[in-house]
Amino acid sequence: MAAKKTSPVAVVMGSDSDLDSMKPCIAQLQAFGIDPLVRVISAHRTPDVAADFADNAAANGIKVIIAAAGMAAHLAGALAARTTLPVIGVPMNSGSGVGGLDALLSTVQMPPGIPVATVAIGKPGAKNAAILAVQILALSDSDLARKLTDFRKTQTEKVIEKDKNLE
Ligand code: RP5
Repeated sequence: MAAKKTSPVAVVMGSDSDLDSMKPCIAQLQAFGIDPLVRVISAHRTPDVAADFADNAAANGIKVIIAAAGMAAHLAGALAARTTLPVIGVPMNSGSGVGGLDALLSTVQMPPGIPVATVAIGKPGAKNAAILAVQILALSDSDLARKLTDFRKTQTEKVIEKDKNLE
C-alpha cells in the first residue's frame, strides 16, 4: 500500500469544480517549497469524510488547513468546528449568479468562538491563503521566514520596476 501523503498544509475544496480557482494557492505553496495535501471534501455531500478529516488532521501532521467552497460555503466552518488548527477559508465564485458573495458571507460570518480566517473571493484569495499559511508556519520555521522576506522584497521590486517603466 502506498504511504499516506503528509504535508503541513492541507488544501481542501468542496468540489473539483473549485480546482481551477485554487491553482494559484497550490502554486504559491509550491513556490515556498511546500507540497500541499490536496483533497475534495464536501461539508454537505460528504459530511462524514469532512468530520473524519478534521478530527485527524493534527494527528496526521497538518498544521494549517485551507478550505475553499462556493455557494452556501460551510466547509471551512465545519472543519474549524472540529479542530483547533488554524483554518483559512477561501470563498469561491461558483457561478451561482451572485459573484461569490454567497460564499464570502457563509465563510466569514462565523459565530464567536470558532474563527475562520477568511480571504478574498476566488483566485486572489487563493493566493493570499497560501501566503497566510506560510506566514503562520514561518513563526516557527526560520527557513520559511527567510523565504517570506525574499518574497516581499521581490514583490516590492517588481512594483517599483513597473512604476519606472511608465516614466
Ligand atoms: C460547493 O458547491 C463547491 O465548493 C462548489 O463551489 C459549488 C458547486 O459544486 P459542484 O456542483 O460544481 O460540484 O459545495
